Amino acid sequence: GFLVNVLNNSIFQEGKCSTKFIDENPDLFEFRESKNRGTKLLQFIGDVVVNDNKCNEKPVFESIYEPKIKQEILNVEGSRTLFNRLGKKSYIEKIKNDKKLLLTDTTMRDAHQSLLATRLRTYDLLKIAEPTGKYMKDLFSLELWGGATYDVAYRFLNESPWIRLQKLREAIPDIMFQMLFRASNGVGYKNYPDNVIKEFIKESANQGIDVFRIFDSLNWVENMKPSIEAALQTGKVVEASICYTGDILDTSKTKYNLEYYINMAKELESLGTDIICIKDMAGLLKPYAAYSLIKELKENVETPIHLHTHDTSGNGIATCLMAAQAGVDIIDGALETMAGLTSQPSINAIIEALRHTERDTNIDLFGYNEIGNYYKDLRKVYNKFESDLVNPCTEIYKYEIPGGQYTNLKPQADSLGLSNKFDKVKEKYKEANEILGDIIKVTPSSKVVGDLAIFMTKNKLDKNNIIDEGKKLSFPDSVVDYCRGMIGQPEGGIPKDIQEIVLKGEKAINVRPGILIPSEDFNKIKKHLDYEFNMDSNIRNILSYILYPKVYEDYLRHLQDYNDISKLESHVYFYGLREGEECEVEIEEGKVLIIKLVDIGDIKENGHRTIVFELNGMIRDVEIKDNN
Ligand code: 3PY
Ligand code: ZN
Repeated sequence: GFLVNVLNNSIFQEGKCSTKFIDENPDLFEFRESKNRGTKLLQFIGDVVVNDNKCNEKPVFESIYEPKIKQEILNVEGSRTLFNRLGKKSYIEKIKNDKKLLLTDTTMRDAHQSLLATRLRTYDLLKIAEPTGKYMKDLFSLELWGGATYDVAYRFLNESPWIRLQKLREAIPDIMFQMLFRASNGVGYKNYPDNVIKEFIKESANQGIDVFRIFDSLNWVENMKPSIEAALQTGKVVEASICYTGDILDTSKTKYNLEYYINMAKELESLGTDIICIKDMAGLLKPYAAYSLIKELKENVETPIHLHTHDTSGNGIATCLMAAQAGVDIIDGALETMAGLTSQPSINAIIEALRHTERDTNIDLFGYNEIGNYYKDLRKVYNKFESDLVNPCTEIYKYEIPGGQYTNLKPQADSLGLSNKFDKVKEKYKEANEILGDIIKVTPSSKVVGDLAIFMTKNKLDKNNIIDEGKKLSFPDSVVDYCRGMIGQPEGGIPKDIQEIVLKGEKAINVRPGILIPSEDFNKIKKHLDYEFNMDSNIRNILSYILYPKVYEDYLRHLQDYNDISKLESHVYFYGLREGEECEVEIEEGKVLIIKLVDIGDIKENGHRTIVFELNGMIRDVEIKDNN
């Protein structure tokens, strides 16, 4: 019906589209829909109540802590203000010369990606944005964008990551914003054309990103070059990363040794990166290895070093302290109520451990604790996304599974009917890594290894029979892509035996995939979106469609069906309402809807249920199709 509507619309026929449908600001098109706003929210809640049927599982929580603002400790110049005052060159010089350890807080990105399946909604981030902006000014940066947050925002939260960035930027003007960028894989899982990568970085900088942490999932520097170049052109801070794997202290392992890392650092330095990041995505960097690595890097490169690790083994704080001792410039941590295990080590603990030492950060924890209390309560709302990992595990050293993937692999195995085989899957992960050539494992190369591990478990394959048995089998897409060279070239190359079995005669490439992938035609995509969705799409809409065509179209359809659900509290968004329960929704400043669920009707012959609500005291029925 929508297409007919568009064609019958005389404004459309004149070629002027006045009904704008812009995801970056859903409010802009609400004038068209204003009468329906309440009804659409009722429809959304009704649909969650009927079809997700989760309101009985709604976690019990009283209220969420509201941080106090204590004026006297707020007189600090934020890192962004400092950056703008000094200019990039002096700012980077200052980072190098400062004795005090600088910190990045990852709570708004990696911490919830690793602990809560990336599910924190913009609504909840905005609630804490003002205190964050006031209390965390002494940070080097807030990591709050990129990685999996982009995809998950659209796919599972029905919200725009761009709006998240814009709103956080407005609320937190003084602190540097950092994003994680997967080089030619962007914020996706495959190589994109160079023009997409360039445009994405440019627009992210326009929308408020100050620090670009760029990594390649195989540590293939060739694949990082276009991103590094594009990021340098924005004038923002570029942090090229070295993904850490293996164990430099183990002299029996010769591939990823100290020399390997030092060489890569020199190469990144020669490309002009402002900072070098050691990205220890699986938490494999042991404390004494951190000491040697940082010490050697400091002796071999001029560029400041930023350490990122995960606390999966329980050794995270020790690693950070040894790195601090060896002279690392910046370290990542997460607020203690969002830290530990597969997340980052506690930033509070790092701060306290260094107090009264020469690397003292001088940070007053009062504000950090206030904000931490907020997340502590908030986690209860997100309880269903917590992983069942409750203790530290040193077995990570053996399996080398990244933090985010570790908590994901079990549900992935469960959903494939391998629920009692998780131990087996982990063993297979290790074996799959060897078969694929002992590679760096981080999104998306970690997915290749994970997919092969699951495939091997299901098909009872091991490293001895995979070459024979594999001839008859078609391998998972990600494994085929890897063997075709479409993710890039791993250190030492792709083992020829597995490559042949997987490709079955198809040719592999060994140049950078970006050279072969044709440029994306932005105009063509704009026309498609404008026509299909009656919108005047901008570059952000176009980029989102290119990265995730289906997910993005579903998001736009959801926006058409339910309008803007971003102002619902998260317990209502995830679980709906119980009978008799009430919620308030501030749809615009000063305009509050009070919604109460009165009754869930029985299923009718047409498969629908009548859901009775009270909207600002008036009875309103909505018809919801029961899909169960
Ligand atoms: C991501 O790419 O999302 C990561 O967090 C990698 O560590
Ligand atoms: Zn990480």
